[in-house]
Amino acid sequence: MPPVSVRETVLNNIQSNDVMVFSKTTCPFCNQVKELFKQEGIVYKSLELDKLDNGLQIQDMLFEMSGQKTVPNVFIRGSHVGGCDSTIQAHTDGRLRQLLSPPPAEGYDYDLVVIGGGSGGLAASKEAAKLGKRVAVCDFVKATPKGTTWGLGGTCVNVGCIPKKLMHQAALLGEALKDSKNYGWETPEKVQHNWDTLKNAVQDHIGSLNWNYRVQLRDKSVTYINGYAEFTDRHTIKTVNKRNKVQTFKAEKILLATGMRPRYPDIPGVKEFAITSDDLFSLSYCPGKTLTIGASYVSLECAGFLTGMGLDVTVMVRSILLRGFDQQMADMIGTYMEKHGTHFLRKCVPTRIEQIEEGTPPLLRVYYKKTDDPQEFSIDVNTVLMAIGRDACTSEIGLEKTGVLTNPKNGKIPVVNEQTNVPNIYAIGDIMEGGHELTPVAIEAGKLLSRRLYGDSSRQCDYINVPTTVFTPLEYGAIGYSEEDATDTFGEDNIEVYHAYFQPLEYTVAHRDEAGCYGKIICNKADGDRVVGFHILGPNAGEITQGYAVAMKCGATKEHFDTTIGIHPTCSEVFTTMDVTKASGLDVTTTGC
Ligand code: FAD
Ligand code: NA7
Repeated sequence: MPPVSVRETVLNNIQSNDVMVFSKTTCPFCNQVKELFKQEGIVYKSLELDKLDNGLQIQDMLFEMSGQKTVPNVFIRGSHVGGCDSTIQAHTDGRLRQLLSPPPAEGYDYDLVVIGGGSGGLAASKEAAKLGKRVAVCDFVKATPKGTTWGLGGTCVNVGCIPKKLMHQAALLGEALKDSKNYGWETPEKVQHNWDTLKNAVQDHIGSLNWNYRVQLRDKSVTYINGYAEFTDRHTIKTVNKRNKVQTFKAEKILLATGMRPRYPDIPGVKEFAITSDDLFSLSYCPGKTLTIGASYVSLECAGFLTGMGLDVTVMVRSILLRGFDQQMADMIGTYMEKHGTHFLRKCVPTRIEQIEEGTPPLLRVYYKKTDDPQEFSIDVNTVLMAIGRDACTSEIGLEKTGVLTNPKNGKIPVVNEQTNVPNIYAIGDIMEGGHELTPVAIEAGKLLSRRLYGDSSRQCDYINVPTTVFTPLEYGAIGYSEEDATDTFGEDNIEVYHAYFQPLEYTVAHRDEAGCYGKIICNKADGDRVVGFHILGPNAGEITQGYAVAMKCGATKEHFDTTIGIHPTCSEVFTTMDVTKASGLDVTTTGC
């Protein structure tokens, strides 16, 4: 990804100038456009890319953002007009003047309309209302191909973090049941898991959260519109509810927080027979033998908890596990899961899905091939869970009527401080380019944006050192750089990695596997051994990682870790005693206290 400063340069220029021309001094077409503006008395700002050291990078960024690499590249009030021909055409057909006409000063129904009542949208809308603004939030869930829908609250609450963590907990309890015998509990030999009981309990909890969100909006006087929203222009929103009732209203500012939805591959049978995480947590029957397709965290987490419930689960991996995460940790997760019963089909992609038998669950046949071999194989399963990535919900909200730019590669919206290229339109959460697809990040960005827009705060959302946890059976917590990224960024000679295997005390009496748990920190030697990467694979990694995130926010160094006294006996204490570097090649198996 190009440096943020180039993106900022481009967006700042677009946002702060009514007419912006990215130009080159040697380009006759650029001169033609500037001459036209002069003749028309239109004040413009131009940036001469051939005179700038980072001119080429700006041109690349313009290409990424507008799909146009050539100059002149003209923007009016944030809207992308295009090159010389498009600008002259816009002048001829009157669109230039239309774009330049000032927005109405009043007559708005709302100060802020938020599209998307998920993690980010709800946080922003409640905060803006608290600051005395007239706010509406539009939230609408389009049904999955299987017909699944849900209530207010977005992905996290309904089909993400919350049900996933509860199902992860169900699997952990299964493990604990096995341990319990060694701790003296006379647990019956055959303890069965009941999917319906779990699914109903999870859905009941979600239902109560949906209700709470509605109450909170009402209490804070935020208007909730349960309709699908689209722009008709940059200040006007049209919503359509499930009874096809249309509402139109005007807002001074509009915040986009529409999130992402699962992607389907273009193969026969997929939408008829496969499900996604959007369907899994409310599935009306036990999924049975399951194939999860994709190797990132959604796939691995679902495969992990389904295995933990005693189901026969296979993960189909196209290339590597957990792209974007530290690869040593990713491989260790795979090894652990494989050892604990999850099967892996590596270097494979699905080609088609057929139904062999109807039923709840049905019997499905998934055809697949190896990535380096055209021969087709098949596997019979009851459930296929597609988890091959998620698409930003930005293509069907009328953005073309506003001039808001999206990155054509992933549909995400480039922003500077959450403001898009169109000054009255903002974006947060999963659809924001360069952010993190995590609930707390969306919430923080939404809350802080409202405080900046309507309060007296100037605090920006800090996207650096955001902690995260993958809730695989053995949890993986991470903050900051992966070892690969740290090496690329700081240089191999400047980083030192300290690491250790450890055995949770709870595992000893339970006779659990001793080799799986591991921690490492990555230090930047050129910056006083500052800790730039933190990684832990072990029980409760989420709980452990959160605390170290505070330490890293304070700029913790290796010395800070070393001079901190551990809490014994815990897993987390391993980070206070880590003295073996990876480079030394010494044994790092922990041998008790
Ligand atoms: P969302 O929460 O997705 O909300 C967007 C809302 O906008 C949705 O309700 C959508 O229906 C609505 N909408 C879209 N278009 C329109 C429209 N045109 N009109 C009206 N409404 C519209 N994050 C974590 O931090 N921890 C986790 O453990 C975690 N686990 C996850 C597990 C899974 C299986 C998944 C899929 C995600 C998980 N995430 C997790 C990610 C987290 O859910 C997202 O990062 C977060 O929900 C993003 O918030 P958002 O506000 O951007 O969008
Ligand atoms: P990710 O993080 O986008 O990962 C997608 C995974 O699916 C990754 O392992 C891909 O393999 C694999 N993939 C992609 N296309 C295919 C096809 N056609 N066939 C087989 N495998 C494929 O997706 P997730 O769903 O796990 O999570 C996305 C977001 O959801 C996350 O950031 C949160 O917001 C929640 P690759 O490595 O490219 O070979």
